[in-house]
Amino acid sequence: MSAPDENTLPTTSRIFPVNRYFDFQRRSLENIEEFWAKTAKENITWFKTWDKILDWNIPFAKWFVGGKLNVSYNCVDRHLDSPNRNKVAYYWEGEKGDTRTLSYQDLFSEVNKFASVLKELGVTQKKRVTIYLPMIPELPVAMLACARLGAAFTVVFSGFSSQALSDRMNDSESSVLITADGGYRRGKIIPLKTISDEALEDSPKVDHVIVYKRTNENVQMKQGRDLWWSDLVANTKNEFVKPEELESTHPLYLLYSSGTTGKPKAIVHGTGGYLTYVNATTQWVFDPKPSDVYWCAADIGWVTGHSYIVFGPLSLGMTSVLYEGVPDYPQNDRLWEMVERYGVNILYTSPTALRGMMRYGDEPPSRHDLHSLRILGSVGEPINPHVWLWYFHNIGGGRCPIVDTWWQTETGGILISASPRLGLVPLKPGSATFPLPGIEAEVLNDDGKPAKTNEKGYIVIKQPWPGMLQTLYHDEERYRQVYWSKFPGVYYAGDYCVRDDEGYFWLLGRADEVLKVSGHRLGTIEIEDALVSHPAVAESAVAGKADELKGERIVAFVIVKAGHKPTEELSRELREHVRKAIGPLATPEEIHFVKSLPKTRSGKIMRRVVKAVANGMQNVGDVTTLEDQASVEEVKRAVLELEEQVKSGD
Ligand code: 6R9
Repeated sequence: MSAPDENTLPTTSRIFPVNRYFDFQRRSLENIEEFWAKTAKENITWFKTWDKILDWNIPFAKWFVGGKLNVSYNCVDRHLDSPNRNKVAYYWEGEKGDTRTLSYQDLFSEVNKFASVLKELGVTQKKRVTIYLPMIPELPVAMLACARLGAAFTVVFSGFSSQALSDRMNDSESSVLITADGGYRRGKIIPLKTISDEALEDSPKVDHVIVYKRTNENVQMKQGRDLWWSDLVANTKNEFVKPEELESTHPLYLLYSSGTTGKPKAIVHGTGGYLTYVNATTQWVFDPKPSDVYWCAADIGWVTGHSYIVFGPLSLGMTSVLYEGVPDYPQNDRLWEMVERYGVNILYTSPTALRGMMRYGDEPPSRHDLHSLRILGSVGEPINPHVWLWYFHNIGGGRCPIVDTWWQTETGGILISASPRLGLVPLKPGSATFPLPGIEAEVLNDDGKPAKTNEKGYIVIKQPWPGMLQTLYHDEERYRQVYWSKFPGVYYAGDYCVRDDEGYFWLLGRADEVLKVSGHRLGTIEIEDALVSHPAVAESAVAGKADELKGERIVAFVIVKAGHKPTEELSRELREHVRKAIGPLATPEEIHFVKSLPKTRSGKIMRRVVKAVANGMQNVGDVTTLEDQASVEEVKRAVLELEEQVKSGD
């Protein structure tokens, strides 16, 4: 993708002032340690100051070593001595329209009671807790209660299957699972407890299951293992639990994310560095004013929810909207109706959600007064320029800057984005603009040299930053190999990027085998593994196909084992099988039965060939130049062969 023609840009984006931004950015990089130390001191409450700002033993960064703090204290307790005590932390709304309002004082009380419950069940700094809850206030409460005790938690998105849940509980060695009887999504109930029961059959190390009553479903409660949240809270002895004074490098959470190998890996985030980073970036990017209502319409099960629904906004004493359901249910203007009703000033959502809204045309948002909006954000995928323009004009009324925020689960917080707080650069639809302060980003080509203007390359980060992952849980080797081996000494993000003649960064999607389906990250190999675990499947290759709504949809090529027939019935069965193994979002939309898959001489699947065929072969020219492991002729032949097989299969 190249920069859109200047003439297509909204002229209004040019009226925002260009100012101190570059100066501030440049100065921050001259001495990142001093810069981050100042940021950490000004914004975070420390029980004890650090002895060392940064211990950088490439690729392991330890931030604020020797410093002591508690995330729950910073997000809750410290607001009680300020005018924020009675300020709303969350306006919560259920999909059915039920509402709850939690002030910081309420949050304090809930977090303490629940921390006390966990403590009574033996949760300590040495334990791990899995959280599988819908988008209800108990989800941030549970996260903060764990953080209070120093128990690393892992939140599993409620759209994941029992197998995915079990894998995560086992890999993280969790001793406690926190779940609910069910949750609402698009008018249906997701039976979270039933899914948990299935998962627990393969997760024998979980001693306690705490169940929150949300839907009043009839659920099985296993004696001695399963406990009702409400009973525990009603019977707990303590109303206050002293926040643990934790080492800055103490792990705060693990978050599983798909990568280039089969099983999702647990990304580990620490305490002091992570909190400093999400706190600072929330200010720079969203420029919150004390009376603002902010709404990040993401799921907390995604890193965006961790950083920008829970830890960033709460550490700043902000007021957020927390919504349980989907944005177009029960009416297609639900999102806009809520923006109007709550007077939302800052809205942060994803291109896939916006494309979903655009389907309904311009009329639904036009029914609502959206004048409260001041800043609009986007995250999760590259935002297509036409979606950007729709967001800018139809939602922002041409007044609100759009912050297109590029980052990853690994980076903990936003790395590249415009910054209304520090000085807004002129915006270009589809470009995330420039790195935030303290972030030294560069685009490298295949030779590891800086890419030229408009030359596509790989985005890398050259200096450590406080939000970066600490490691992959129990797998330092993989951490080194995935992020630090392609270009020695710099962080490799796995995304393509181009810089235009004004130096703007244009993030162009993944350079590896990671898909983004409706903003959710999935590995092709993860889906292939799920397919191959079916008794009828010998081999499979999965690729993403461009999709107007979802960004990418999943296409699978499958070779069946001898004795099995490639039928419609099998196709349905395989879809169901993947759904069970990973979750509904991983279900392949197209399955093509083939007799062979394109392979290089070393036996690797020619992934670009698979992708080109899945996408209708428009760019075979590109494929031949891009495939590293085979000759042009081999690739051309492979494309034709696979195409033929797909056609005859149809
Ligand atoms: C926060 C989040 C990370 C991947 C990342 C990239 C894509 C995210 C983007 C974007 C272009 C943006 N991505 N934001 N691409 N512009 N503004 O999404 O984390 O789920 O780990 O995904 O998402 O490809 O590498 P995660």
